[in-house]
Amino acid sequence: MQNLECSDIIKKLGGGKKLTARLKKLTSELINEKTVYSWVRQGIPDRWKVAVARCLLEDNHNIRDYNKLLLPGISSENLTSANNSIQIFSESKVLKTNDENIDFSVDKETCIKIYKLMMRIRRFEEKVGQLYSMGMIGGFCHLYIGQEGVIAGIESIANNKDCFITGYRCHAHMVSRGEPLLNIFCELLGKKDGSSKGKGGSMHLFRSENNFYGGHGIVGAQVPLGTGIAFANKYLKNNAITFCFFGDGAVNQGQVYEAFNMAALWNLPIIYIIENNQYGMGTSVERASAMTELFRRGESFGIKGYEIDGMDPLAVNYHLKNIYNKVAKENLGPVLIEAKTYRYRGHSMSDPGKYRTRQEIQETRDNRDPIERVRSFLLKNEFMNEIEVKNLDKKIKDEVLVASDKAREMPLPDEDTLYEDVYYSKDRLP
Ligand SMILES: Cc1ncc(C[n+]2csc(CCOP(=O)(O)OP(=O)(O)O)c2C)c(N)n1
Ligand SMILES: [Mg+2]
Repeated sequence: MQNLECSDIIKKLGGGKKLTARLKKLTSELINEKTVYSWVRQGIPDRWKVAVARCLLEDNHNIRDYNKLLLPGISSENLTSANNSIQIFSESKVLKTNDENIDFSVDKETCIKIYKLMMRIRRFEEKVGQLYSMGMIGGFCHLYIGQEGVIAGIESIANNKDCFITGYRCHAHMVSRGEPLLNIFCELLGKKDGSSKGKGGSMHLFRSENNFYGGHGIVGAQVPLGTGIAFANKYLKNNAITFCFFGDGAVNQGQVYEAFNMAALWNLPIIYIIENNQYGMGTSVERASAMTELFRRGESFGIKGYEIDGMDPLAVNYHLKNIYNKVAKENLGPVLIEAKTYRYRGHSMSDPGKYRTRQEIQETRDNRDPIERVRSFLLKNEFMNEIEVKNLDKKIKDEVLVASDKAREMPLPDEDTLYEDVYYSKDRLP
């Protein structure tokens, strides 16, 4: 398909010889006919796409028809010719919650699904916080409370075969991917029946059977790993999208940009999601980032970026549905989403919280809470009544309590398994 379309472009522009001459004139660069003909097999290299697009425009072709072959950011509106130089203006955008043209309504089933998932995550995380304070959970522990709208909005549009990967703030993603709460509690409590046999703990939740690939403690490391998963999916023709989550702190890591380059170069099916909760440990985005429009961080690779309101799960659902379809069906390649969100609790359980005021947290809780927002939407649209919502909340609370109580009684791993699963062993693979 790609080859056919490339040869079509060359033909439309007068054939290889003519196009070579036109490109030479337009860019003042040396290019030979053989190179132009090689595009029929190899596709148009990125550095020539703008010039080719310019030729198409000169001949009054609608370049949107050729969009798949051109950089994702190129359209007739953002190509200009000033002083004979060609510029691309990025199509990165802020997708607002209150955009007047957008109706964020979702159907009843999706809305209830989003609400249920957020409630399960919040009650689960609150219980984890309690168990940690009781000294029952060892090691680090990072709660996700406040950020639930991001994962719930995304889960509502994702498929089971899609792959998720994130950093150490990973309990919610594991719940979202369908892991039973009991297994996660067991893991946090270091019990034998935990998702990683009680040996991984809070930062290393992992369940490849559910296409959840962790749980990573090295800030930013999940980005190249996720890019590798996306490469595998493309290579194996799995038709699966990778959702790679990372923070506003992680976005300044060098490996993120190496991964962006490869993802764009190979047009990988991946959606990068920056969960911008405004802080990396105790440092605000403004103090850590020279350029704070994080959704634009992929532009130099031709990766389209969108800012969305992560505190509005219905907006996340709406926008991601559109973007997902483009990545899955139109082969758009990598996309970068910046979900503006907020964590109510400390960075980890041992955060003194001196870098922000209580008032800031309270104001966000009072005015932007994702659960409250969807609860009022449910009630307003009569998807559920007050009593049904109350019953559902109670059911979820009970489920969490039963799972945590049970996990506390479960056995620890046998001592003789201590050295197992440390090094790779072929015999132990499933
Ligand atoms: C490579 C590396 N550097 C530093 C750390 C220490 N560290 C752990 S979390 C964190 C902040 C990351 O913040 P962000 O990416 O915004 O994620 P959030 O905690 O807000 O979810 C840092 C610096 C680390 N784990 N790995
Ligand atoms: Mg952060």
